[in-house]
Amino acid sequence: MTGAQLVLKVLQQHGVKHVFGYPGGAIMPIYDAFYDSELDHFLCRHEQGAVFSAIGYARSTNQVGVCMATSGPGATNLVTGLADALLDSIPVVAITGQVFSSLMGTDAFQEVDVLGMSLAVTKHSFIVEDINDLARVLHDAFELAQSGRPGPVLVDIPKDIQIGQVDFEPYPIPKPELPEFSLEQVEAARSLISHAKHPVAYVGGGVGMADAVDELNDFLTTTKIPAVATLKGLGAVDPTYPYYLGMIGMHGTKASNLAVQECDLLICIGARFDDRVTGKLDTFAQKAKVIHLDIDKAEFGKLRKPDVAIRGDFKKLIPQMKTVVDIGEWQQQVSDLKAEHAWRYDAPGEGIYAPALLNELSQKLPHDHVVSCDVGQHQMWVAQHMQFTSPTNHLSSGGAGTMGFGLPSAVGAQIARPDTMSVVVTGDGSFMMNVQELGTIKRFQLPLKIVLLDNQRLGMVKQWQELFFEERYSETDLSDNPDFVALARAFGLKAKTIHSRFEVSDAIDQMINTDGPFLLHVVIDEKANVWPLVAPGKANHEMIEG
Ligand SMILES: Cc1ncc(C[n+]2csc(CCOP(=O)(O)OP(=O)(O)O)c2C)c(N)n1
Repeated sequence: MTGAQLVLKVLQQHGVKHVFGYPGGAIMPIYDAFYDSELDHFLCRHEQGAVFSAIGYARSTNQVGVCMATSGPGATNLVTGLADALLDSIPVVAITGQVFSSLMGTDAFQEVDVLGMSLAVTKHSFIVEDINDLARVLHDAFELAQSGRPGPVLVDIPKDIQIGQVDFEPYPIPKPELPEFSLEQVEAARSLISHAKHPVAYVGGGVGMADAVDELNDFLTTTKIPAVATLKGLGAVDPTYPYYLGMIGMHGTKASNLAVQECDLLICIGARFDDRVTGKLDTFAQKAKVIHLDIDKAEFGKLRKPDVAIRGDFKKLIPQMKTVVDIGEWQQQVSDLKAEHAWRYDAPGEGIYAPALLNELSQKLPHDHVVSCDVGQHQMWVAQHMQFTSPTNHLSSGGAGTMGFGLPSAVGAQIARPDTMSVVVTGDGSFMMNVQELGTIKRFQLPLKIVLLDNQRLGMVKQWQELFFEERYSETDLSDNPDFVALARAFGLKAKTIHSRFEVSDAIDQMINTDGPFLLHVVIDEKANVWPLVAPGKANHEMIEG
């Protein structure tokens, strides 16, 4: 068979069913092989759409997402998505076509050093130099993308390798090796937990990626230790757990931030002390000892020195943390904090208050639904005011904060989980960054629901200009936005605009009950800001409110 046919065979061996991509000269042999293949290829309308769809696919299923692009501009268009996947530890395999090996280094048409370019934004990148290595390299790519801390891996395949002849030999797929931890370490952690008076579990994205949501909730309900979550950890803690305080950090809940500042033991489970979480690092949870559990050793002591650090598979490790605690007083304190700082949705006026709309949307959506966000104020409102029952149901660009993430990642999630309702919550700035993916929705008749919160501004940047740049609103005005309803209709979506809070309820019902895709264009006040907020360089207990 040809190298191109072998590529698709290996993908199938790894259980891949869906691939997102965009063809071009240097990858034409692989696209030719798709013509007779059982694999489903989804043509996106931009390579960035393809990589974000692969990310959405991966995040909503915990499986590898696969995308493809041609050499040169096709490959460069993948870079932002690969960086996004690296920062959020998402398993993605990207395959790029490369010019003929004999032309490499000659500035050939559409030649870019993809290996060199991508190394900074992938867990690993390969270029295939010998057709006899092709299968092994692809297997290695899948293994690397999923093993340990997941991440994106790129395989660049010159055209001569794609058209060359090779034998296909089935390859036994190795079982992932998971690190073992010592009982001594477990004992040290358990001793800290049982002696703590004010412990808090600080839950990150690692829990969902280790498929250890049940183990985490069992640990929490057994010990009744209060818990907070990072943006990527949302959905890991059962939202009905009475000692769950919501998101921590810059736009976290006041109760979360205050509880963490007061705690004497921070049990960090699959999180990484990101600056958006800690605020001024040396003021973060100052009184606390730290237990750090992670799959990636490199995180230990990177930003905060742990008292006990254990590398392990969370499915086995978290149950080992169960121990007897005596924290009745602290539970009461935490419950009081939660009650005192509960969200309020009674904003004045007739305009639409985005947090109230999202809260209502969250209650009305079917139990198991996926929400993909874009980046900005609306992203933080989703994190604050919507509830998730699994981390695979909340897709948000955390580490990179990439505008344009929402629409294509929802495309990937909808294809991965066709029976689950997928909702995009986007802003008028972010929506335009990958708006071409409306074409993908149309082509594949994806029943996505899009809630576009339109403040005619780059809201989050405008908020910072208001608060930290003396209201000098430089280049954040979007009042010349297109007619979003007409735009959506041009792609075959049903669409509607609302301006008043009295229209919200019916509009949400209409959107949910409409068969097929729907865009709900929600006009909101450009002055609305996200609160509370930890200002840059400040400590988390110094949160400000509007
Ligand atoms: C690709 C990219 N470019 C720029 C930014 C910086 N940025 C962060 S939020 C934001 C504004 C987002 O505006 P919009 O999508 O309308 O959302 P809003 O904040 O108004 O809810 C910008 C420009 C970014 N995060 N990503």
